[in-house]
Amino acid sequence: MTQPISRQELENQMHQEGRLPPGQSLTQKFPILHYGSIPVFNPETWKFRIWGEVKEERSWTWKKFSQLPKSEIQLDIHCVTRWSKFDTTWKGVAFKTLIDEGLIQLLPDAKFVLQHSEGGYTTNLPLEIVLQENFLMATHFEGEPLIPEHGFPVRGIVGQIPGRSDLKTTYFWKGAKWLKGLEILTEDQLGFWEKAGYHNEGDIWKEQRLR
Ligand SMILES: Nc1nc2c(c(=O)[nH]1)N[C@H]1C(S)=C(S)[C@@H](COP(=O)(O)O)O[C@H]1N2
Ligand SMILES: [Mo]
Repeated sequence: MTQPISRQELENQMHQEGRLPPGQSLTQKFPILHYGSIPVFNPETWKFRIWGEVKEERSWTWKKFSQLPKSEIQLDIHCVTRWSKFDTTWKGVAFKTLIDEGLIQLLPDAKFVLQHSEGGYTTNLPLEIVLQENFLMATHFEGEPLIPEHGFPVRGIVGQIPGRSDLKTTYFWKGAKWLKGLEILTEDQLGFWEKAGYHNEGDIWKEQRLR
C-alpha cells in the first residue's frame, strides 16, 4: 500500500529540485494574509484603471475586464512570512497582453508600476517584472473565480515558474488583492509594506525580506 506523501517529504522533494528558496517551508494550505477588511465587490460600479505614463489612460467595467484575453500559468508562490505553496494554477490578464493587443501604449519613460487596491493597499514593481509571464492580474485560482479572501474579483500575483530562472521572482506581498488599477511611473514609488520597511526588490532567491 502506498502511504500519502507527508508535508516534510514534499518539502524535501522541492528542496532537491531546487524549488525551495532559502528560509522557506512548504505549506499545503493557502494562508490568508492582509491588512484591513475585505472590500465588497459591486459589479455595477467596479472599474479597473491604468494611468500615468501611458499614451491614453484606460478603464474597464467589470463586464469589459472579464472579457479581456486571459492566460493560464503555474506558479510557486513564496510569502515573506516563510510559507511557500507549489504548483498553483492561475488564470488572468497578462499586462504584456494589453500591450501586445494595443490596448495600452506605454510612454518611453515608463519604468515602474504601482498596483492600487480597493481599500488603499499599494505595492510597487519595476515595469520589467510586470511585463514578465509570472505576473498576472488574476481572476481565477485552480480553475475557479477567486474567493473574496484571496482578492476577488482581480488580484496581482507574482511567483516562480519552475525552471524559469531567467524571470525575476519576488515575494507574494507584491501582488495586490482587490486590484483596482495600475499606475505607470517614471520613478519608483514605495508601496504599503515597502514603506513599512520591507525590501523594495523582495527577490525570493536573495532573501530580500527587510531593508
Ligand atoms: N489589498 C491587499 N493585498 C495584499 C495584502 C494586503 O494587505 N492588502 N497583503 C499582501 C501580502 S503581505 C500577502 S503575503 C499576500 C497574501 O495573499 P493571500 O491572502 O491570498 O495568501 O497578499 C498581498 N496582497
Ligand atoms: Mo505577506
